[in-house]
Amino acid sequence: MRDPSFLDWPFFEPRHRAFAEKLDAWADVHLKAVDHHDVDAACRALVAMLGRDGFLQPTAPGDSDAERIDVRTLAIARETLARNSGLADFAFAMQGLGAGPISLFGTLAQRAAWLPKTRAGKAIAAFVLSEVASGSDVANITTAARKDGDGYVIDGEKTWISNGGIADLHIVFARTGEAPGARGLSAFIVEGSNPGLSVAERIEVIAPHPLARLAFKNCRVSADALIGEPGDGFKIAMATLDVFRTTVGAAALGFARRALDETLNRAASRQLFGAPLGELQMVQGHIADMALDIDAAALLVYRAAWTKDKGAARVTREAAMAKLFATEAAQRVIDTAVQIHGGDGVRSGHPVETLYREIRALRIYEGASDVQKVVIARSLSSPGAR
Ligand code: COS
Repeated sequence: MRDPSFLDWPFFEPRHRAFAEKLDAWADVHLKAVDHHDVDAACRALVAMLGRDGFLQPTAPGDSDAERIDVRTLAIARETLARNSGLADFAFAMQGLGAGPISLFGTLAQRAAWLPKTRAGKAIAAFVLSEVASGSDVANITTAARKDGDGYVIDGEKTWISNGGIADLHIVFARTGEAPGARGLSAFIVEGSNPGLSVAERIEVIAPHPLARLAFKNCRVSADALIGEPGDGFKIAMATLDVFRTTVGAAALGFARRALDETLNRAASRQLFGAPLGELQMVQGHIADMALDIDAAALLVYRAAWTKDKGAARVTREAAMAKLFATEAAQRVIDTAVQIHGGDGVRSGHPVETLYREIRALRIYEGASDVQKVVIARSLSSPGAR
């Protein structure tokens, strides 16, 4: 870890510092050996390794009612993993997002059935929310779950599903129709082996990770697959995103810190006009802007995480601010890193070229930057929506 001084901020407790050091040392040893050529196999391997060595523990607490998600630990984990490997961060994050609705809202039986498996890395999780016409507009979901005997039958299509095609556990949001719009959705547990679930399309993106469009055809689940009450689905999705949006900001922070590290090395080692690049004042100006963006992002990310961990009922605004600022700031930082690296910055496989591809999606997924602005503005005009 190049500069761990942020861990001395009052947001953290000694256990957070210990976790950060342990994961950082682990990442250094274990992540370089992962072969990324087959992205599904790499993701499975990463989930298995993280689970085997106990690092998925924070993604799925909740065996008892006393255990709660610690957002600071999740954020430190994502920041640390992202600094080392975008795919490792992805593998960790999706175990958390996928298991999140069960951790936060599941019955003791649902938690006992799934959480030990997801945190041991023995079941891969997916959060199945987006549809072609409702990525940002969640209240518009059309995938339907109709009551059938004592269970439900789900029909429809979902897209942009991370871990789609390799997940064992799917949390599927579908319309059950208790009311129009947001009040008529429910959340269900669907197992990967369910014959009513299939992969309609694998989606390739600029920073490869398992992603798919999923089809639900006559997909039957039992009554105990329902999470919470019928009609609770929208609030379950939003409350889960309130936790994980902060961690998206943390991942962006990890990417940005890596970009700054690469830039500092470059500025010290590259000679230009008879002196190290870093002696040019314009380069120093860029480095100062990068450091400022990183610290401001870190303050917002860990403010949001700390606020949630201290028991705030809702952190919608803090999480939206953290995600919005940290992802936009990381994009700026990484773009500057590419510029300072010159031609090497766009050479395939160079760390800053990889970061340039990795960061882009974070400004879109789990609520695009524009959606975060809507959330922030609404929270200011209506205190209940905080
Ligand atoms: N936590 C708990 N409840 C929430 C909530 C939250 N964070 N946000 C909204 N709610 C509640 C509201 O209080 C409201 O409850 P009542 O009906 O009891 O009043 C209900 O949910 C509907 O809320 P709202 O009217 O704000 O819904 P909108 O359809 O206007 O939602 C946005 C608007 C855009 C904010 C929402 O759809 C959103 O966040 N979209 C982005 C989704 C996303 O991240 N997509 C990416 C897919 S995951 S990779």
